[in-house]
Amino acid sequence: MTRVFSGIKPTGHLTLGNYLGAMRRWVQVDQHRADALFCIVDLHALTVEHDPARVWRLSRQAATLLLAAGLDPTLCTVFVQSHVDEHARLSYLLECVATDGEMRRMIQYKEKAARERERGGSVRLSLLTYPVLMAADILAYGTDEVPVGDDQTQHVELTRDLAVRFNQRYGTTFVVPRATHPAVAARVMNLQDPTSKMGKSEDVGPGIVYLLDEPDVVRKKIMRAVTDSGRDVVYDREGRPGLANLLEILAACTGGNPEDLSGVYESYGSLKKDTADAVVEVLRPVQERHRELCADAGYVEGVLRNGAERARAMARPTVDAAYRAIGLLPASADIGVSV
Ligand code: AQP
Repeated sequence: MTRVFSGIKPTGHLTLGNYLGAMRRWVQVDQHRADALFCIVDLHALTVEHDPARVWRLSRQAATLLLAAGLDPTLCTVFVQSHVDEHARLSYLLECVATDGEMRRMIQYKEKAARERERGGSVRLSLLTYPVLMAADILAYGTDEVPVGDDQTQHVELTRDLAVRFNQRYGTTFVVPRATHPAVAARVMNLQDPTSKMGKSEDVGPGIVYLLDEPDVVRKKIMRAVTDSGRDVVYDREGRPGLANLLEILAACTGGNPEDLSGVYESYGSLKKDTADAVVEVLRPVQERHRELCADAGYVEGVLRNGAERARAMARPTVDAAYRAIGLLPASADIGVSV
């Protein structure tokens, strides 16, 4: 059976981008057709300045939202990264395979490091190395497919490179995974700046639709989305990015195609209104279920506890094999080598 792994960082409140780019496929497709693991990658949230209490709260909220969106713990494994030591264990080995140069080429590193410097802050070493931890997250589980939004393509490519390099140097240990992306809305853009991704760790609230935004807030944000001064509704990602973003969001929410939808509308106003309505309808059941789950804290805790146990059992053999392959002496009494 295909093994699927993907994760979400508790660096902010989850957005429509997270939902359309990743979560919805996890729920509607991946958990049904694959042996799937979905992880709150909390260690990744420590790579930029953070408030410990906030990470704690956001981790819990992310887990609750994943379940509210429809992940079913009887079909898939939902867990928190820091509950499974194998991720950090494997990450160090992969740091011994990765190079400084390839880490510095990562676009997210360059962008986030620049942002930190602009704010006058210092750049954490973990911001540079976290793509290796992400590779460990994926490789520890013998993952075949990584369903992600567009922005994670480079990190999955790095994961593939590290897997291939490790296998060549130390013997075949890892499955070489590949990224998969949704057909539409693989990169939902910020409504106020349609040339940048709708990111949850950005500060620009009005351009970001959060999964827990009230319907009137969602409507306001979408009705105020930046478009352009043209009048005709055409789908042109390069030339008309604001409009294209709305068409893609509408297409993703209604199961349509952005190109076809562009022919249906004569004004920006009616496109925005229908997009707002469609987003509100997509979020409604998630928000309702989220409210129910918030009243049942024990349930979410139980899911995460069982998920971590299952994940640990799945990851350990691969990580142990990697330790042996790279030349580290097993801790057990029967080490099976003669000196
Ligand atoms: N705007 C987006 N459009 C499509 N997919 C997206 N994803 C994120 N934003 C969009 C996908 O959601 C999954 C989880 O994302 P993440 O938690 O790893 O990262 P993030 O949301 O991009 O959050 P960051 O990096 O903390 O901050 P920002 O957002 O400010 O850069 C992934 O599959 C991702 O592709």
